Amino acid sequence: MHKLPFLKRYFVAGSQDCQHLNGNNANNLLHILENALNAGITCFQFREKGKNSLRDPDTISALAQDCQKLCAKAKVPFIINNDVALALKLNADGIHVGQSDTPVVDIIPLFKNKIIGLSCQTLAQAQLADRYPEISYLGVGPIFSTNSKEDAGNALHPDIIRQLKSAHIRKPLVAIGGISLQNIHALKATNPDGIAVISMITKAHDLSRIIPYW
Ligand code: TZP
Repeated sequence: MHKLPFLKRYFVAGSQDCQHLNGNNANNLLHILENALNAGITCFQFREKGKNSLRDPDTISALAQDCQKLCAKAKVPFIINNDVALALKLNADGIHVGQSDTPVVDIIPLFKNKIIGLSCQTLAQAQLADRYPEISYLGVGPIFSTNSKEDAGNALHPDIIRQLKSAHIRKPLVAIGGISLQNIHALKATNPDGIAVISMITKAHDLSRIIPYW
């Protein structure tokens, strides 16, 4: 399976991830995304989910569209988390689903020639995903413990990446969950194809300090 360079610095976020900041969450998301694109992220996933996320579909769609425009300007793929109708409506570059979201087998026929990401927590899940050529990459995590996802489950440790590689999983592996400047070296030692973060970006004081380590 050839590698996908755009997975390298993968930013995931929704308005709920900006609630620690003053002002309007949606505007803050757009501001952070624009800065992150300028700093050098290579992929963005719009994930409007969990506590304090937006509820009104039109408001969500308008925010997603604003994010999509910023990504298009920067020529960075724009991926939508789980919301199939929104991803189709906006003709997003791709969709990302988890194990308990819309089943990936139902996603595949709807997203021909698009990026399809699937979250996996176990070797068995990754082995099953490896059988579907349409799946573009696997999101693996949480690698470390995280406050950004309520139902993230126990931290898997960077060793999960080693385990999947030594089991010859062919899909590109994107590590996610609790990744910070303090632990990113231990993770990079396992050579994942991409590293995805929420709070390392949304809570950053100076993005230019982060990119060289990522
Ligand atoms: N999936 C697994 S952990 C996680 C998601 C979406 C949250 C990652 O957020 P953070 O702030 O980078 O730990």
